[in-house]
This record gives sequence, structure tokens and C-alpha cells, in this order.
Amino acid sequence: MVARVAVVGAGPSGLGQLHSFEAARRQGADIPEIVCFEKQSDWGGLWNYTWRAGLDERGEPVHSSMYRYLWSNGPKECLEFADYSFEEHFGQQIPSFPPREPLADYIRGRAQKSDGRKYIRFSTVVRSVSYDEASGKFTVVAQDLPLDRMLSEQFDHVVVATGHFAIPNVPYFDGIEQFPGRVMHSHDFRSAEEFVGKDLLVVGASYSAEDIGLQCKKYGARSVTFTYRTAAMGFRWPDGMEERPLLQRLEGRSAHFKDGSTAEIDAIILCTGYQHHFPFMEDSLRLRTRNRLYAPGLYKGVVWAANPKVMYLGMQDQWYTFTMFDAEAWFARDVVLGRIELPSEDEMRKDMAAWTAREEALETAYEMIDFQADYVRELVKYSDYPKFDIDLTVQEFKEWKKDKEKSIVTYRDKAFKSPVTGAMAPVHHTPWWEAMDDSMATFLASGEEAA
Ligand code: FAD
Ligand code: NA7
Repeated sequence: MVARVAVVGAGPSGLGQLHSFEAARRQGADIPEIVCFEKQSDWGGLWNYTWRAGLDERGEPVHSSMYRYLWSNGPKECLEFADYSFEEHFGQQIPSFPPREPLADYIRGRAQKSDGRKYIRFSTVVRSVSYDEASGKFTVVAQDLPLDRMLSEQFDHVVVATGHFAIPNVPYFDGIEQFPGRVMHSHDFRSAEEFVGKDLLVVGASYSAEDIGLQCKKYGARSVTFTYRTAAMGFRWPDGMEERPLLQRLEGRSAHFKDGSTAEIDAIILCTGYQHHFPFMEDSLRLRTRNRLYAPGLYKGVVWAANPKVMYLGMQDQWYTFTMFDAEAWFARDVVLGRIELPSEDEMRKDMAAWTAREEALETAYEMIDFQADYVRELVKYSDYPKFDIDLTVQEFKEWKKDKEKSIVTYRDKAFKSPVTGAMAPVHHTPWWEAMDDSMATFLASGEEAA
């Protein structure tokens, strides 16, 4: 009997999984039957932008946390698929920091090339995954949303690729319920235009805070005050932007901070991160973790050690993204195909403990980059994921970090070299701070056409 594999989610991670099986099939391997369940009506995961926020047209939580005018926050060279270069997709060299639309197009381009759609059931949300010891099978219950029907099927393996930046972490601050202006989480943020001329408070000190705060200023917010819990981001912010210690309480429009200072604000965006949320997994199979570089219980960051027929992709905090998801997907595929033999549970636990100990000793961002690069290097040793220049990506990540320290406004104007083709990217025709139009057409146009 042919084995069956359920893949939950058709974002970059799930699509990487489908692509890996298809690559093996095209090389003549016998592959299991693959069914990918995707709750949205299209692929691309978070990159699949929607204007909707909160609940969608069918009452499901909106998945995407992406917003208009979102540009890649890292060099595209550090996420370039080893078997599908940007040059192959666009037929030309493109600048290093693309907006969302060309990146979404690139993700879809590779999935299309390997005919990924044939594996996917769109608009189908997984409601529960349970395991039966006696039969060794999983029961996956999914809801076909358009038909409003529950379907129940058996599988031999389950790959969870549902992402972890979609369910907001929303803290409470004293007096927030009486605040007279807009309060939202970054998950619901769609457009900076709403905040033109406003004094904005942004809670948080990580990527969302940095990018949303900066973007709001770029599009015309009067001022942006960040408030941090642990440490300030410490960038050299443009005029009208500053960082304060943690918000203690709100009194009307006044925000009171830990250092005793206050600010008058019109709106609050909580850029306070997300929850790893897998309500559909039965208790014994459910990953429970915060956003960190080595999630507990996952051998090689992928295999659920307590039941190795369950795998999770993309569950780490992310410096690397698409290539790391691929490295994981190839590993997971080869576990399913029996090409990788897993050690005993005890050995897996020792291996996980060693990675966790190393992760817990990390202090600087540079060490974290090295850690995640080593993790990707470790994974690709096990499979035939095509070689790419990982050392170059480490160098580029570190250069990018330094560029940001120099100027948070101009770091996206730099160009990097492809670890796949070795070609240097061109510099974008318009400095990012002045680039108000993020459409693919304008981004890909030559300087003269864009002018
Ligand atoms: P997702 O992209 O979240 O995809 C998960 C998929 O699973 C979705 O399609 C969802 O609909 C589906 N799903 C969820 N639950 C179910 C269910 N129960 N049943 C069926 N389907 C389900 N990365 C970068 O490399 N560069 C960037 O510039 C960048 N910017 C970012 C900006 C924001 C605001 C955020 C939130 C993230 C950003 N990221 C960026 C990181 C992002 O995590 C990855 O790029 C990538 O989208 C993760 O892919 P994924 O497939 O693991 O998860
Ligand atoms: P992150 O990177 O998980 O960061 C969450 C931030 O929220 C972080 O600075 C936290 O502070 C802060 N946070 C969390 N809870 C609180 C409370 N209670 N009070 C104050 N601050 C809090 O999530 P992001 O959304 O920034 O980034 C996720 C992805 O989106 C990322 O991959 C990007 O590419 C885009 P801490 O520093 O822990 O004190």
C-alpha cells in the first residue's frame, strides 16, 4: 500500500516540502501520496497579501501579517533557493531588497515550475490531527470551507508547515481600554497611510516594530515613539523617532514610561510578536515553544522526537528563511523516504540538548547568525539539497547587520552577491526612503523607466 503524507500549509515551508518530493519523483524515486491542506484560497503563506484583517470572508482568522509597502528586511541573496535563482525567475539581475510582490512571485515561480498545485487542496483548513498507536496512522480532520464539509482521512506522516507569525501575542497595559485612539497589533497593520500626521506609539523592539515604525514615518506620521521591554533597538533613527523604556500606563492620550517620561500619542501599534499556535495537533504531538532559534522537542529542528512520524518546518526564529525551510523539507522528505535513518529517542534527545545548550549561550546577533548557518549546514549534509555558498550568506548577513547599524534608512540601498550564481545584484534605481511605489512593475523597471 502506498504511504500517505499530509502537509499542513502551502507557504514557503510547505511548498518547499512539495517541491522536495517532486524533485525526488522527477529523479525516478517512488514517492508516497502527498496531500497538502491549505486554508487560504491561494499559495504563498504570509506572502499572500490580503487587505482583510481579523476574520476573513468565511469567519476564519486571517493568516497574513504582511502589509502594503513591505520590502524585504534582509538581502534576498540570503534566502535565494539553491535550485531556483532570482535570475532564473526574473530573467535578469534584480536589486537585493525587493518589495513583497516580486518576492511572492518568486516563491510561486518555483512552486509552479515543479507543478506544486497538483498536491494542494486549497480553502481546506486542518481542524485536528490525532495518532492511533495500534494502527500507527494519523487521522487528519479538515474542513472544506466552500462546501462546509468535514473530511477525515488517514496518513502515515504529518508535516506541519503552518508558520508561527500569524497568531498575535497581545499584552495588556494599564489604561489601554480607555485610550481614545486606534490600538492594533502588527498582525492587523495594513497601511501606513492611516497614520499620516499622527503621533504614534509602537510597542516592541524587534523586526515588526523597527519596520512598521520606520514605514509609518516614511509615509508621513508626525512622530514615532518606540517602547521596549528588554533593550532598545539602538538605531540612529530619523528626526521625529525615538525609543523609550517600557510603557507603564496610559492616561487618556498620555503614555507614561518606566523612566518617568510621558508622551502624547494618537495611536498604538503593538509589535509584540506572535504565538506558536497549533490547536489542531493533539496534546502529545503539539509543539510548545516561544520564538527561539532551537525549538524544544524537534530533532534537527524538524522531527518531533516523541513521535518521529510528525515533522515541523520553519518553527525557528528566522535569520535564514527559504533556504532553511528547504534544508528542513529535504531532511523531512528523506526521513519519510527512509533515506535518513533516525537514531534512538535517547540519541535524538542528546543531540537536541547539545543544540539547545549552544543556543542558550548565544549573546550577540553575529553569534546567532553563525548558529543558524551551522544548523543549515548540518541539515544539508544529510540530503541532496543543491550546494550553495553558505559562507557567503554568513558574510552578507553580518555586513547587512553593520549596514543597519550605520543607517536604518539606507541599508536597503546596498547590493549583494548571489550565493547561487555568483552574480552581483544591481543597486536599485531609487533609494528606499524615497521609493513610495512598491509595485513589481516599478521595482523591475530600469532607472529611466521608473523616473
Ligand atoms: P507561512 O508563510 O505563515 O505559511 C503557513 C501557511 O499555512 C499559510 O498559507 C496558512 O494559510 C497555512 N495554514 C495555517 N494553519 C492552517 C491550517 N490549520 N490548515 C491549513 N492551512 C493552514 N522572511 C523573509 O525572508 N524576508 C522578509 O522580508 C520577511 N518579512 C516578514 C514580514 C512579516 C510581517 C512577517 C510576519 C514575516 C516575515 N518574514 C520574512 C518571515 C516569514 O516567516 C517567512 O518568510 C515565511 O513566510 C514563513 O513561511 P512558512 O511557510 O513557514 O509560514
Ligand atoms: P519578535 O521578533 O518575536 O519580537 C517580539 C517583540 O515584542 C520583542 O521585541 C519583545 O520584547 C516584544 N514584546 C513581547 N511581549 C511584550 C510585552 N509584554 N511588552 C513589551 N514588549 C513585548 O516578533 P516580530 O513581530 O517583531 O517579528 C516577527 C517576524 O515578523 C520576523 O521574522 C520579521 O521578519 C517580521 P523583548 O525584546 O522580548 O523584550
